[in-house]
Amino acid sequence: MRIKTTLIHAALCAMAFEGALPSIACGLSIIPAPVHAERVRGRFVLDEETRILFPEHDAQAGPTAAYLASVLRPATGYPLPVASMAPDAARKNAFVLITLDKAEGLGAEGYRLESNRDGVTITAPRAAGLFYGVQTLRQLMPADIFSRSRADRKKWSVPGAAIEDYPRFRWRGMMLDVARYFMPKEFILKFIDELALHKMNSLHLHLTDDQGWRIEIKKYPKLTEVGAWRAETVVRHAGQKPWTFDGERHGGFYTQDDLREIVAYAQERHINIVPEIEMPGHAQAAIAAYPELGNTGEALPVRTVWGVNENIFNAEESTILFLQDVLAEVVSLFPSPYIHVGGDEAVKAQWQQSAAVQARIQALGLKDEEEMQRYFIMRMHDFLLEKGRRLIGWDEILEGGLSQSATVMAWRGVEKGVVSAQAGHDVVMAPTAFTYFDYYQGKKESEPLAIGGFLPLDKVYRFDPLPEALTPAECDHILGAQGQIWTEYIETPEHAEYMAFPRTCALSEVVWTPQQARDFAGFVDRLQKHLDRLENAGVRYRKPDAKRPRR
Ligand code: TNX
Repeated sequence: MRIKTTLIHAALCAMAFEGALPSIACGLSIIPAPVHAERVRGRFVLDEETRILFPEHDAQAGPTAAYLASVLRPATGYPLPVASMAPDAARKNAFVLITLDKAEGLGAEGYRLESNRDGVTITAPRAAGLFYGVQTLRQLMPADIFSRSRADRKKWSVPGAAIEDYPRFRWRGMMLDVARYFMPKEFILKFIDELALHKMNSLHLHLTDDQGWRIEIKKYPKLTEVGAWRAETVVRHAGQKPWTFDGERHGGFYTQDDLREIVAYAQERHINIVPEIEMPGHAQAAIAAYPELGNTGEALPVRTVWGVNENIFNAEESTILFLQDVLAEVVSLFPSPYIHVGGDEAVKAQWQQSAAVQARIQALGLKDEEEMQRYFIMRMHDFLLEKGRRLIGWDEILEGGLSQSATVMAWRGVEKGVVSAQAGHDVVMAPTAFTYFDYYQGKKESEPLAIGGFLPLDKVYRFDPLPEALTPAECDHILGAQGQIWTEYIETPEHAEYMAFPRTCALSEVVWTPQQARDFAGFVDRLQKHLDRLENAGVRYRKPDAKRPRR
């Protein structure tokens, strides 16, 4: 029986190659599944003498070689010295990393990996590709290679394989809301490692909201002195009234040094950190710190309940300049080509009632409050453009028209992304129905309290970021997709990991693996081994249901 299944398996793998179909099975269990992967004869067995080599003069390969050593040492305990090599040097018993100029269809992030009894060679046109080759290599090894301390194993080996791989999309992201609940820097660094393992390349940090301001701004210290702290937090679901409160002060913020450390750590892992400063809505924490930014003159506390809120920034020139000062510091901290300015859920009631805003609308010759928001966002857009950056915002920024060079994050539905791409904007797909990882992932009764909704693993997996309605030219505007972890009901890093995994594993395949090579049953098979990896890496994931639950 065993022989028979192995034979069938081998035949299936062979078939997959003959038809030039991307192979995702062949026992290699890699997530996200590579474009082409073939098992070849033999295995490379590591020992105390194994080295990590890269060509002299290959400035790009050196850091990845050092990274490879750092991820293999804890579990193996081997020294794995890193050294440069002459072109004709012997390459036995070594991991060899090489950047090769010739792209040969691999693109900026692709790589080729070959392993056999002599060792493993990874080649890539750029450092990012080498880095992804290293992630695949780790997954070729036994799952306890992810252990952060010496594993109980005598022999470490890599199966013989020939892999060629590159991503489907350029933007492979997750968003983490650190405004509703502050998450310690150490967790952000751990989360970056977890994303890197899945070949994700973007982490969007939602740094400001009504309930907290989390980024130190030197020019306006009260943003964190006041805005980073709230007196208490509503308990249970905010939809459940009467509200009761926990009576506990909550807060925290990242210093500029913390953020530089996060950015550098992410860069070493080929992850871009996209900072978000919310405007003109979701602004109560900032208004609590500087009441002159608001519309009513009233002294507001940092907000203690969840939900959309009327307190938005006013439209004065001084407020626009204040926010540009904030963005100037943001730009100096984050090298991201994209700076996120929010733009969502800005209720216009206070603008309608404010004589000052109405006078501004008149003076600027604008039609209404929607055009006022457009003007507000365009001022940020132009400011960022001068600094060599691009504005990105939630899909409401599209209302009232917007410069094509603004990128739209489509959250209210795939259709918002379609309309934006048709209007010539670049788009990141982030629709609630497929990418809101704050939604329930199982039966409500057996899950921790969540905001609502239902987004099980298979639904994430079945998401295709390229809607059929788009022409090929319009499809070029779809940069990729992103999962969201809004944290109204997620107070700890442990809970955030529970919501993120394994749904992020599924999303990684949505954004990396060719659409025709994806299949949920195969993914679930591979996930078994992958969860062992996560276990070893200390990721507190949710155990998938045996079958999709019904509600
Ligand atoms: C909507 S998505 C929001 C967030 C909430 C989230 C909860 C978006 C741009 N705005 O403020 O946290 O829903 O799911």
